[in-house]
Amino acid sequence: MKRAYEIIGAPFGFAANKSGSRTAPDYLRENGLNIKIRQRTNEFWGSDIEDFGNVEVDSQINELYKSEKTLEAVKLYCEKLNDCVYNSYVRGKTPIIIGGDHSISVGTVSAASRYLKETNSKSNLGLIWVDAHADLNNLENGNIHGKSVAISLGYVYQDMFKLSNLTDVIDTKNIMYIGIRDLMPNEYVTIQNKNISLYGMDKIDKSGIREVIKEIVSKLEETTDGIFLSFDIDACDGGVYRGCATPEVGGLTAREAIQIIDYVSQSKKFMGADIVEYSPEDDTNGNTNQLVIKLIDTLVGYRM
Ligand code: 6HN
Ligand code: MN
Ligand code: MN
Ligand code: MN
Repeated sequence: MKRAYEIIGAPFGFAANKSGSRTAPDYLRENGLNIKIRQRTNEFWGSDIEDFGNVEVDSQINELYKSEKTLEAVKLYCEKLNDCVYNSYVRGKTPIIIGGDHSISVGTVSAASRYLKETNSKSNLGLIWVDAHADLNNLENGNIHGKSVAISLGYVYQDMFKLSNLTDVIDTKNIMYIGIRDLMPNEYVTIQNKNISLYGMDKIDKSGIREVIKEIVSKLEETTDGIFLSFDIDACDGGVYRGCATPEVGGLTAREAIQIIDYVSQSKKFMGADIVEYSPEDDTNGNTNQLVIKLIDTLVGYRM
C-alpha cells in the first residue's frame, strides 16, 4: 500500500532499568538506516519516506529526571510526543516512531487514539502489542517502561495522568498481545479478569505466526477504526538479539517478527507503529541492529 511514512525519533530512555535505548534513533540513522538512500528508491517500492528528526528530551525533562521525578519526566515527554505524532497524522503521514524505551508508547498510542477521535468522533483504536512483557504492571513501584499499557488504560498513576490526554485512550477488548512470556502476577490477574487477548509463544508454536497474525488483524479490522502496532524488540529471541534492557530467551525469530510487521502494515486500517527498546550499547554482537533495520524496512515496504 502506498503511504507517506514519517520516521520520528523518540530518544527517551529514563523509564527503563538501563537507559541504552536513548541513543537508538541517532545510532540507527548512522548505522544502516540511511533515509536518503531509501528516498532515492521510493519510485521502485511505492511509498514515500521522510525523516522528521527527533522529539528531543529537553532541559526541563532532564531536570525532572535528575531530581528523581521520573514519572513527571515521562508525562512531559509523552505529551510532547503525542503532539508531534498527532500532527504527523494531520499532515496525512503514517508515523513510524523509533524509541526510546517502551514508556514512549504512552505518547504514541494516545496520539493515534486522539486522531481517531477527532476524525471519527469516537476513538476505537486497535492496539497490537508485540513484547516479551505485557507492560501492564499496575503497582506504583517498579520501572515505568513496564507500565505503559496500564497507563494508557488508566489503571495506574491516575493522580498524575487523569487530566492529560495520555490516559484512558484504549479499550481492553481492542488490545492484542503477541509474544508474551514473562508476566508479573498482577499483570496475569488483569489479563484474566479483563479477558485480554494474549497470543503467547506457546500459541505461536502451535498455530504458526501466519495464522496468529491473520486472526488478530481480521478481528481488529472488523471491530476497530484503526490499528496501531507497538513493537518491543525484546519480543524477539533474547538469546540471539541481546541489544535491549531485558532480553528474554525463547522469543520470536527474525522471520516471525518480519511476518508480523509485513502483515499488519498491509492492512487498510494500519495507522503506524513504534519500535522500542533497542539499545545499541547492549548489542554486543550487532545482531539486534541488523534486525531493527530489517523491521523498519519491512514496515515502510523497502525491499533492498
Ligand atoms: N519493557 N515486567 C518487568 C518489569 O520490570 O516491570 C519487565 C518490564 C519490561 C518493560 O520491556 O518494555
Ligand atoms: Mn515493552
Ligand atoms: Mn518488553
Ligand atoms: Mn524477565
